[in-house]
Amino acid sequence: MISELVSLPGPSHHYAGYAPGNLASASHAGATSHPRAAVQQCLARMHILHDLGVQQWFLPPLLRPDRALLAAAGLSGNLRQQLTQARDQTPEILSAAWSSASMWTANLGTAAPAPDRASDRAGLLLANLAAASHRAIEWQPRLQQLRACVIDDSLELIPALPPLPDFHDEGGANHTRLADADGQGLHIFVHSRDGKAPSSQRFRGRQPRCASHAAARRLGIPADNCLFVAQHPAAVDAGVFHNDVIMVGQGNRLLLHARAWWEQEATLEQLTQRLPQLRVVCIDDNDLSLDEAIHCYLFNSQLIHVAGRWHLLAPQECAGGRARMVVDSLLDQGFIDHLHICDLRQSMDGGGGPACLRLRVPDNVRFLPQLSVNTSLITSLDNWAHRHYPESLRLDDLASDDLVQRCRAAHDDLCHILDLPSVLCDETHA
Ligand code: SUG
Repeated sequence: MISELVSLPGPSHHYAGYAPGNLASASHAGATSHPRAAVQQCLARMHILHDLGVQQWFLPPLLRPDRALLAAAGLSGNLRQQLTQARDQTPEILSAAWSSASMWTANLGTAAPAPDRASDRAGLLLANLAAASHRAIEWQPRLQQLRACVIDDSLELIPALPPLPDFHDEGGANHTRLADADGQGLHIFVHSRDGKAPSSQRFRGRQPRCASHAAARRLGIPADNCLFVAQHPAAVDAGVFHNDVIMVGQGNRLLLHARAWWEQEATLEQLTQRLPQLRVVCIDDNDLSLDEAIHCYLFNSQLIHVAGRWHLLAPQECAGGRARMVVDSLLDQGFIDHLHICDLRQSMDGGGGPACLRLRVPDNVRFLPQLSVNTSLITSLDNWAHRHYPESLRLDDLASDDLVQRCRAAHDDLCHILDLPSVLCDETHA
């Protein structure tokens, strides 16, 4: 069993369209968002997992706007003045400062259990997310939060790789740990540029090979227990900005598209030699094209193994059509035993499906008990969002006092609900 680190969209959840290579983000740029509904949808996903018995740990959304970013951009004066200048002079920085993208915790970092890294502690390398400004501002406040929330010294927190072009790191979205029933884990690190594969043409991949190697080293995972794989350039060009948009693996199960990786057949052969119990299902273009896969996010479903049964938690977009036919065949083959569907439209419109909304961490990692997700916390968070979140939001609202006040009030109330000092929700940006 694994545990999940989860969060929620903040009150300023919006669609700016600045996420590189992410078609959903680009096509919703400037669209009206619905922050309150976004929270409800994410909570419904958490509820399904809670009912399945999956341990989830909740991290508060980061406080916005990020004043350090506004100041770094040379915007001066009080907050109102900074926001007005940002709106008039640099709307991309205005949006980045209000970004709610930290809800996609799959990008928070890369985790490895203690035995895989010859250590007595599990490790978590924070991801620098340096490929985009609105995401590069996440890791430092997250590290600060995590330092205060991890207990029993159960997790070594490793600061991110430096934000250099060779080290752009997108965390768990490009990393999967597979394992036979009782064997040691094999870590799949997937990069999208600077490897053996030809370069993509339409989009520049976000993660260079060098970053994946550095991540494995920083985590102390021996090279023998890693497989470094290149994304297929056709996948990157079709809009697979993270590998988890085209592949999902858990334990000894792997589901992926036939054009997910470069030299895929040889890699899969290597994988099955290393993990004899691995069961692989590869979906080819005849059953689901790359474009269809990116539209429905089937491969961004969660594969969950509980009580000897395999569950697939898929987005609403897989409930019908050809994606549903693929899912039905997974059920027929016994690759999965149960299907759960959830509506995550607000997250999906920014390019984030079910698997983007969680970071898998080893189940012996411990956090403050009040961060454990249960029905009572889900109800409190639902009521909290009703009290503070706008029903809808447009880009024009990002310079408004009302949003500043809502975010501040939501933050303070959440610290109170969770009985956390304000510092855990990020003091440097307050
Ligand atoms: O980094 N979208 C995120 C989506 C992250 C999805 N995560 C995983 N695949 N694990 C990104 O592209 C959209 C922001 C906007 O359009 O305003 C955004 O940042």
